[in-house]
Amino acid sequence: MASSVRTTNAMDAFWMPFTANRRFLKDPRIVKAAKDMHYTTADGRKLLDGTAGLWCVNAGHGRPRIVEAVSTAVAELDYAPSYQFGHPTAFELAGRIASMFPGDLNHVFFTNSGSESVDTALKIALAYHQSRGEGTRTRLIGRERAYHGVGFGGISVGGIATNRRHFGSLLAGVDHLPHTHAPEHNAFSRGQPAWGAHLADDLERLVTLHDASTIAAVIVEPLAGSAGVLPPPKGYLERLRAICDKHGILLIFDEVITAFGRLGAASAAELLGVQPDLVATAKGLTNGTIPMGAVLVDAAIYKSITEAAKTPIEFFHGYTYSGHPVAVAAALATLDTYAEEGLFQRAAELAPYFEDATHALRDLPNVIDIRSMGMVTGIELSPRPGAPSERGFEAMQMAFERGAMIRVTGDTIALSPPFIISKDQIDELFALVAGVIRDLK
Ligand code: PXG
Repeated sequence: MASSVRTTNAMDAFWMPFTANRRFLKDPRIVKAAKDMHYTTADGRKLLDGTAGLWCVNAGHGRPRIVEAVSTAVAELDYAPSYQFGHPTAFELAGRIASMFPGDLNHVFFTNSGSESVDTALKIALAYHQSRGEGTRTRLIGRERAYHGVGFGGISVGGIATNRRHFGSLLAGVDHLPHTHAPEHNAFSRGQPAWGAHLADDLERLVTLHDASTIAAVIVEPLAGSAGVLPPPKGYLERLRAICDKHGILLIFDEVITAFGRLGAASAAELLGVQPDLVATAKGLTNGTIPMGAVLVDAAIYKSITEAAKTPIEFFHGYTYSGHPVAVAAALATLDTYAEEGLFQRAAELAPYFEDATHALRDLPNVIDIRSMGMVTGIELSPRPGAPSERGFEAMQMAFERGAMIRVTGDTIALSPPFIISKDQIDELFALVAGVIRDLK
């Protein structure tokens, strides 16, 4: 065939991720700018950001310190490899991040996304057991309804059927804990629900089934976001930790959403007082400005892998952009912004107001559950008979038309605004969402 003559601005050239592409092309939702709490749409309307982008813009948009740091960094050192060479700010950032996490999570492996952080954490867990002469520990345990990104590791331990069913046999030797969504016991929960700690005991069943000597790690989101906002039942994570300890299994927290303030603390691990061996992060690390993730690694794991290595390179893993200097600059400026403005504290202080505002929606039509913790809430709507997700999809569209960006997962509206949101803007957001829910068929 002759060379293509299609115009370069045909919108369908961009195959959009996790998007209803055909619907989008008929009725595109386009934003062209953002500042503080608002996006600006292509037709010049202001949209209140109810989702911090995709749970990442925790400090709000266009923050001057971050913009300036990125501009300066790209002019000074546009790129430098982190394989066998280093540049100063990456070391500084690793130390800064490590100091924000509890216990001996003292080492940081840089990635470019949450998916890469998850796969990196899983690989470190496998390499750790091998380095200790326990190479039979290869099994990874995830959880139903979990979202751990889209790498083959992440979808294997993940528990969302639509994200798995098209992609073959996935990783071998994976099993899953039951999810903790239990509206029959925990409906309209504020913070951690009371019922469900015993669901962690299923790990004992899996140990009996597979034997501890085959199990490397358990990975969970402390608060599951993508599956519709599921805060951990009281005592659940503690119990998982205890069972992991008893059997020599590593506990990985996927804190891609929860790290960097979402629950009103630097991490869920710190807030809830449960110490994981590895933590996957991304999103809020750079306030969403430049892609970057980081895996926090316990000192004993780092030591074991590096000391056991029989080759100069101790761990055969990494990304061209691990510790990218521009991303590093964005992250340092983001952490400065969080610290200077006390934004994690602000999130903690705003959370009760946010919680009251979301639970005020409980008597609206079709609302079957509301779950909240820190600066995140899931408002679950009943699905239309025979048409799951349609009500949620329309809610998102209507909110866009009326002036807010909200996120839906299935029929659950998930709200997770930047922490700079004011109380008036919280009122505005929930009034808008309430109006949408009322007017939805
Ligand atoms: N783990 C968790 C817990 C996540 O929430 C990832 C891993 C993957 O991160 P990357 O950077 O590879 O996308 C995520 C991502 C939503 C939504 O609205 C959530 C995510 C991404 C997009 C949408 O539920 N989380």
